[in-house]
Amino acid sequence: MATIQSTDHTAYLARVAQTQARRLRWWREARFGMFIHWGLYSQLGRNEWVMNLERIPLSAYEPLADSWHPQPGCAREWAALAKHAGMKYMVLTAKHHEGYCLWDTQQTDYNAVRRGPGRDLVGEYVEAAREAGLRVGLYYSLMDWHHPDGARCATDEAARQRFVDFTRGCVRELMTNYGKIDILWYDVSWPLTSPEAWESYQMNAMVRKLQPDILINDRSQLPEDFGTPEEHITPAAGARAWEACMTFNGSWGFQQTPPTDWLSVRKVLEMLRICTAGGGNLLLNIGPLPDGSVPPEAVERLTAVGQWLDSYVEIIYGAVDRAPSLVSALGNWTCKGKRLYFWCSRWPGEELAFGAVQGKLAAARLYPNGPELNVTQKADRLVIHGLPAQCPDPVAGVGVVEMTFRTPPVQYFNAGLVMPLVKPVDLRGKWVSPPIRSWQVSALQAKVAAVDDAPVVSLTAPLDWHTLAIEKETDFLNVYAEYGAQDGILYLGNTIEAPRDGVWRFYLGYDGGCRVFIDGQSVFADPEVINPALPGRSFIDLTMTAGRHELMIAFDTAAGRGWGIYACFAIPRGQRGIEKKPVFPRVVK
Ligand code: FHN
Repeated sequence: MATIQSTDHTAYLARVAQTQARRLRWWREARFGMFIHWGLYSQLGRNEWVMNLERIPLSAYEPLADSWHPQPGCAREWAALAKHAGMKYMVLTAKHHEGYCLWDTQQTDYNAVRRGPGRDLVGEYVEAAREAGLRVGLYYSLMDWHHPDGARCATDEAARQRFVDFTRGCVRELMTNYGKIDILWYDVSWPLTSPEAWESYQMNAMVRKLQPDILINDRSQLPEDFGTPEEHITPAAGARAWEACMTFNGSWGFQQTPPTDWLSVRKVLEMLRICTAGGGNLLLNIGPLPDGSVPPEAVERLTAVGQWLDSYVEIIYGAVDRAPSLVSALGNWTCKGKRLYFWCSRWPGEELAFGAVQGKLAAARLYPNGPELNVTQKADRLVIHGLPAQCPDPVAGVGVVEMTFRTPPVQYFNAGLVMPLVKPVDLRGKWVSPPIRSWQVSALQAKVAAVDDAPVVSLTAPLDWHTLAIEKETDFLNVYAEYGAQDGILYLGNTIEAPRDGVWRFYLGYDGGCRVFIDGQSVFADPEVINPALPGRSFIDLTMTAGRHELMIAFDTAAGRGWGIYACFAIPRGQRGIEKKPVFPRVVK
């Protein structure tokens, strides 16, 4: 096995990472692509795995290569439909598991030029895609049921070398003979189980040398440029690029199914919304008939999807942000910068309401060009008035309301509790909570003399709450940056959970007068700044019942400078297992 030093692997991965953001840019903004599964299996119409699932002997399957005569120009039909549907790129199966090559390869006679069509179907496809202004992707199945070494390569080194050479030869032709290729979409790296066995590093380094801007998916045993959730839409963690590939009717290859098996236009739009909301792409499949024509069910739906998208180009394509998860039974969200788009698929009529949303709504309108709408916003109910009685979108019954919030909206459905929840962990019987790292913060509009006068407020009080989190590892929440200029009382709210009844010790660090309330009861106050240079440190022992409690800290911004707050709580040493009755009653909201 030709192995290259791990330093070469590291160097390869570094080169990929170095250029990845630039190469991905068009793809991330393209959002929507067409997958095309087309091959000998299309003639049988029983799924692209038919040879395997029905154990059709090669001798009985190979003649399909000679009986296949697709109509000329079918690739132009695909490209026109893709463009009309709002798709920006296409990915064609150049070789699926059956091992039949749709291009003029020198690696095997089992191909579309030597047997059957007598045409270079990949060449026709590439030309049609480019004429339509679409980016070009090629799918290549590493698994190969036709090649004599396709299975024994796993147990025979000479066979592995022959098969890897065959594979690399095919990929080299696809990357050399058809101009600029934008995407290489590997599939099913069976039976070899490592990038070393496939020699993926060397093969993909060759690919990138031939096609410097290409994007490679994660199915050659290397992560490469993007992840490929299949038949489910699951955003990748962090900034990792991802593309959900989905069938239209449950089969990749052509398969006659009842119309009810086909995803509806609304379902396609919902998939597109989820991908947009998660900053990913949707690769939606068509399985053309053997003659190359597109199933009418796909034409009908994709035409309608394109009509809908015509009015929503701005919110789908281009750079997007991950949408907040504000729960509604009427639809869901996408986000671009400060603008939130609510895709309403169950139109409520003239009023659209959201519960338990905190964060000031600045403006709302019917997208794309409706007038600004009236809004009423109370502590836990936000209502947008003046919408059309019926959904304004005639295509799919999905209307979009655009909203901008003064502070990022967050939602707390459990009225008495503000997430995040701080739960201590049991360190061998010594319960200790982590430092509280994320707080809900609000500033009382009216000036209050000092923390002594600070009124008790509830976490669901009509205040302009928003989330502040501790960025650095100081464990102090620095509210100076957000509120440094104003004097007054800040409220910091949180929810804590005591795993058991007992005495709990709160450790507080503060640099400014502060007062602590638990479930609305004042349990600690230190109105004076002890020493601006040395933040106050204190602790208080409280008896709490098991369960969740509201924690509020009133913080006097006039008393300190450059201040912050730190809090955690634990069962203090020696107090473990105390089952004292609570000193103060739980305040029930
Ligand atoms: O086995 C293939 C299948 O036929 C189809 O090509 C899909 C598309 O992503 N990939 C494999 C299954 O994961």
